[in-house]
Amino acid sequence: MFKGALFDLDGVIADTAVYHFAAWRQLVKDHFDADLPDSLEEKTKGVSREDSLRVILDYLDITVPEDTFVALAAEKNDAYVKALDAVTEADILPGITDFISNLRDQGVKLALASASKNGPLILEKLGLSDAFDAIADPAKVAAGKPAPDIFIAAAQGLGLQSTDCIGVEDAVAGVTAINASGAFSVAVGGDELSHANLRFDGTADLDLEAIKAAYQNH
Ligand code: B16
Ligand code: MG
Repeated sequence: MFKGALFDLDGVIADTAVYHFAAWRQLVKDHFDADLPDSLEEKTKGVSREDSLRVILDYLDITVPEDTFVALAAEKNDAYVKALDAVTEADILPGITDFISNLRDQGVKLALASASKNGPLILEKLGLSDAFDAIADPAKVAAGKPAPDIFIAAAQGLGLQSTDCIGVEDAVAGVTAINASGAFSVAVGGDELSHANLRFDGTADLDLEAIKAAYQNH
């Protein structure tokens, strides 16, 4: 049996991805009078604020000086944090509250392994701060997802080896990061996540008994 569960936040615990992408879209509209295609959303999921902005500027084929880059990232975050005002416990994704309490009932320790620097604020808004034993700080890891660092830091925060943990993710880069950390990857989402050790279509389908069995056979 695994001893720790390392959770991604955005797209796993709450659907804050819509707020992220809406804030990027508004920024691009205001500054470059351009629109972003839906297809770009997946490429900004799970990756840091700065890497998301790089993906977007690459798509637009725009180069900006460093101070503009920093200002754009800050403006996007201001808009995103403002949008988070509306977040409440009602935004916890289906099945997650039960999944978390089942894990805790079985003695599994929980850590947050989100790329978001707003992770603690969002957990507080969701009323979930007390459910987590550790929160890995994305500002303190050398490389963002798809590098394994944040998942390794989250396991360390629990005093565990990554191999004694499962990681739960909704993004391609995130599943790659879990796999590279040595933790057992559990994905929620579509076929693009087929590189996970185990995949469910959505958070409501997360099945602890199935995860335990697959982890044991791994
Ligand atoms: P922030 P996750 C990620 O959260 C988001 O999926 C990604 O879109 C965002 O760019 C990243 O957090 C950074 O967020 O700007 O709030 O620091 O999926 O790793 O929980
Ligand atoms: Mg995510």
